[in-house]
Amino acid sequence: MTSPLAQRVLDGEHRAAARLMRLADDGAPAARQALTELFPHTGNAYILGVTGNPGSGKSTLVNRLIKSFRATGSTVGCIAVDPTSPFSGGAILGDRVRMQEHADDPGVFIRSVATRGHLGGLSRSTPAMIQIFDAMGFDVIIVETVGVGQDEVDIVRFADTSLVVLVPGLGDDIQADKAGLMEIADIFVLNKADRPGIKRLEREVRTMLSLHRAAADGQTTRPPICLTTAATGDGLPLLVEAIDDHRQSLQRQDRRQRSLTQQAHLIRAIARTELEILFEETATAPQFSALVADVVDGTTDPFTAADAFLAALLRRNDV
Ligand SMILES: Nc1nc2c(ncn2[C@@H]2O[C@H](COP(=O)(O)OP(=O)(O)O)[C@@H](O)[C@H]2O)c(=O)[nH]1
Ligand SMILES: [Mg+2]
Repeated sequence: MTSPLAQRVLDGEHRAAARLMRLADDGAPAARQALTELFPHTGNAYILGVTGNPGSGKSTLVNRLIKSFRATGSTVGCIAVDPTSPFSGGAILGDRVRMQEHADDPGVFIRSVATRGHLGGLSRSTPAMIQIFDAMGFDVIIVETVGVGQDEVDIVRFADTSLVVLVPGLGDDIQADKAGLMEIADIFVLNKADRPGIKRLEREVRTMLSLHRAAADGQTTRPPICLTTAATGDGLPLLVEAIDDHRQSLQRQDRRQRSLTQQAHLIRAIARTELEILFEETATAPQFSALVADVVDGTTDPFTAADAFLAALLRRNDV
């Protein structure tokens, strides 16, 4: 038996999908039920991750990629995970403007989500959104993230193809080196190629790739490097070709083995996010303050208190 909400999502209703995404973000039990029902209908979409610093031009790039996928008849679901609050940030506002462009196209569904306050990294609903888009039958799902937290890196690893976006002029310690982004890139996108410093950035990436990938066992292929100016569309055809090539190469791999690796990353991302949420809930419960007072008063010590904290967290109780 499929619940009415899950059924409406399967029927491709955008409003039902938006509702389920909101429920998932709140951790509502109804969302969990619906997602369980949707899972058997997933696994068909091609998932493209786009990671890079805020302001590197990811959304501009994604907008161009959406157009290119649409031109070949593919439908596209897009999730932009943004670190800024919807109230303070111009980034989401910018995304809204971009979304307007596709507002009349039922073959495009864009969701912009702010990451949850201090939890940082991935929004709780991102894995749910991917599953919902997949079950709705979207051919392509694009996930835009800044890739800062481990949970975000896990999500990027869950993608079929991962683009890492770099821009010139941010100093010589390569931006991708943080959080191991170097290892996750299937394709490097050097965006803002109209800016000074692009040649230097390209040299740095090439040098680093030869060091990194030479060190990594069995890593025989180097990811392609694509220079783009997302603002004008320069370099986009070559990027689209590189994405296509990577997508083709996936079809030659062992499907089950790839699924095992991908699902492991997805489960880790979901569990890590839930753990962070539980941690924060436990640490802000009134009983936690009492525990702290016990340590200060010498009734207990910090190690015993931390044990009690963890026990409460794993019971999903207050301290
Ligand atoms: N000069 C230049 N600016 C760009 C390029 N691509 C994007 N931008 C600008 O960079 C800013 C941030 O772009 P956005 O797509 O929102 O970046 P995001 O935060 O990574 O999603 C915007 O003002 C864009 O117009 C580019 O190729 N060259
Ligand atoms: Mg953006």
